[in-house]
Amino acid sequence: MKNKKNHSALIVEAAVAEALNDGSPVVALESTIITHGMPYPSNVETALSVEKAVKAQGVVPATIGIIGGRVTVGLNNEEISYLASRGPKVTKASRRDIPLIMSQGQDGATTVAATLIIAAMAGIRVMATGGIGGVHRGVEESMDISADLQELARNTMVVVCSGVKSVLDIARTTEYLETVGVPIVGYRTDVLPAFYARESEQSVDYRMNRAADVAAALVAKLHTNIDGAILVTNPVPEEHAFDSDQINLIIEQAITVMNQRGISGKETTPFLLARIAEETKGKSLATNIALVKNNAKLAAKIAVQYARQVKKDH
Ligand code: PSU
Ligand code: MN
Repeated sequence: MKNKKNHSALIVEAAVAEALNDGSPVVALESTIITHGMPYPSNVETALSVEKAVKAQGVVPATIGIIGGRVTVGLNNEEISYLASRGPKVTKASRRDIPLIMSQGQDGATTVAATLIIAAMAGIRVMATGGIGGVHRGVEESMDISADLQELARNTMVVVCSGVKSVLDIARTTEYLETVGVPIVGYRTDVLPAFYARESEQSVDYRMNRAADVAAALVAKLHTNIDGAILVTNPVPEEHAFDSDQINLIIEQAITVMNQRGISGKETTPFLLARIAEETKGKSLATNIALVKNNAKLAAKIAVQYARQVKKDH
């Protein structure tokens, strides 16, 4: 590939490599949300408009994925469209999968966990997503805890999301994050958002009202070498938000159907997202798209502030 530079195991798109070299702001984006989180063609439209939202802030977007075994930081539009059109046929790639997909020359869509690992390898410090994985309801039986949580503990990045979806066990997810040392920051909110809804019953650990404050927390984390992410939770814009009780009922019904059908493991999240979209006649999909764009915009603002603060330090 002509316009891509090879950094060890990673293919870094020229624009991304240049920005990283210059200390200019970059935001990483995951690709499982494209292949497994949304239907085609909404997924490709969303992925491209999320990149646009990042660029509009003067920031370079780096959508991460694996194409033919090549771990790519900064997929181009063709590569994004290709993954999007193949959808769930692409392997959903978490930490365990990355080397095997590489060695076998396959395609992979990176989860938050895998995106964190690859972004941190490339030297990117800010990423955006819709929702993180977490501790699933019924964990006592299933042991289903997303690898996202472990990677949030390991990789020093700011991750902007819309909180913890109530398809998960929100309380156990926040307990886990506390144990592994990941602070939950509420962006202009004191309560933890719940993805489709702006509020859950939990509070956040810290409230921050400015992108610059989040960037300062990242700088402090890097100065102290205390590894791990800062999880920034950004409530879905009001006009797209669901009422908590309404969406929780739909989620509970979807979980019941999932259990009846014996769906488990990595199929869980994609099944629930698709089912909820059906039951809400597409409204949940519109909400999902709105919140991802909103998160990308905030992540870009944080990346700008971070780049500014690092430059001042030197
Ligand atoms: N939540 C969403 N949409 C998604 C995902 C989560 O609302 O697309 C994806 C993300 O890529 C996340 C992954 O990292 O699901 C978590 O999957 P698991 O629970 O299998 O670790
Ligand atoms: Mn899981």
